[in-house]
Amino acid sequence: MRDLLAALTELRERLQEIPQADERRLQDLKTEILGRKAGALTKILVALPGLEPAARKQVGAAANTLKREFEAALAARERGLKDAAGVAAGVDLKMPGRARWRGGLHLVTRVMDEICAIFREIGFTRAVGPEVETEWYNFGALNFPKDHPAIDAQDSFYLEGEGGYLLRTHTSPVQIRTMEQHRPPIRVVSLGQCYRRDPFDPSHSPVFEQVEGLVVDEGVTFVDLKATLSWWARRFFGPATRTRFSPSYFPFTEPSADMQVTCAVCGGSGCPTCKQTGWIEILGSGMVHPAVLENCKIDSERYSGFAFGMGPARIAMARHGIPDIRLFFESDVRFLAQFADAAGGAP
Ligand code: 2NL
Repeated sequence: MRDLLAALTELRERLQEIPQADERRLQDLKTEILGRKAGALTKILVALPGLEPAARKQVGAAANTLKREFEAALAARERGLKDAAGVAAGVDLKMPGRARWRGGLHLVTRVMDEICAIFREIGFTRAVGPEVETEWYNFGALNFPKDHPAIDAQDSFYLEGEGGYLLRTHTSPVQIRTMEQHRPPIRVVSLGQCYRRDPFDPSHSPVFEQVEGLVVDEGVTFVDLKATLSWWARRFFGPATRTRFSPSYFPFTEPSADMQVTCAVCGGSGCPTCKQTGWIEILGSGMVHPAVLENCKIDSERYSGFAFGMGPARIAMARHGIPDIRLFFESDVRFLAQFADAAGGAP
């Protein structure tokens, strides 16, 4: 048994010959050590059954370990020689392949989906509607006065010809259509593209996305508005987020309030994203004006509601500290891929 262990130690030395071996030498080494009839290691393995049980166990373990080491070293050298042969023939087998580009959802699209998914948890459904609207659905039903500046062709995109059709300036018409088609209780988020004659500058785009929400039921109060929107903000921006409301004005809500959240970039201590205030304005909201309910044939004595509207591009900017809304429209993959999730983006 001592002899066998000594033979194994000697054989182990020969592992060092493998990394330098050329193809022929490699074949010889294989035969000399692992050959089925006369291989040095094979011989030891064949002798095992004749040993005492304790010796058989010790020598057997050492011999099998060494056999696996030889097999691994021989295989590695074989691979190395093959790669080298490929390079010599002008084929670099180690060259990385060309990665495939996988498409991904745009950051603004993903933010819209996230916003809606959170509202879905508390019973809101999604609604969409036409982007070309009548003045009634876009302005009249929403209690805009006849001389409101937004109605002016300077501020909205009108289609040529009769009918006064225009590109919707918000998604509110979708909610008017929802109130016409469904009786309360109503809990709905509407979303999609909107159009305004705005300059294309760091904080405006003439084409933009909107997500709006609407709740109509018996006994809905301003408390429901504040609680729902504060809960949503913490779900979206994180549990440490605080919210505050300040008075605002919209023709379609009374009273109206803007909601601010503590800056998601600096946590409220002040940074360029929140202009050193620690707060960022996220949405407008309010109690649905009774005239709007009546325009949809909903009894405003019995029912009340709240509504809100937000711009997902601005929300994405607030969350990620993106300084210019125009970046969303440039299709620069270096910009977009920074926000890609596992399902998309550049390789
Ligand atoms: C903003 C403000 C808001 C609404 C949208 C709404 C819709 C109906 C009735 C009443 Cl049908 N209100 N929507 C209410 C308050 C604010 O959006 O700043 N959006 C970006």
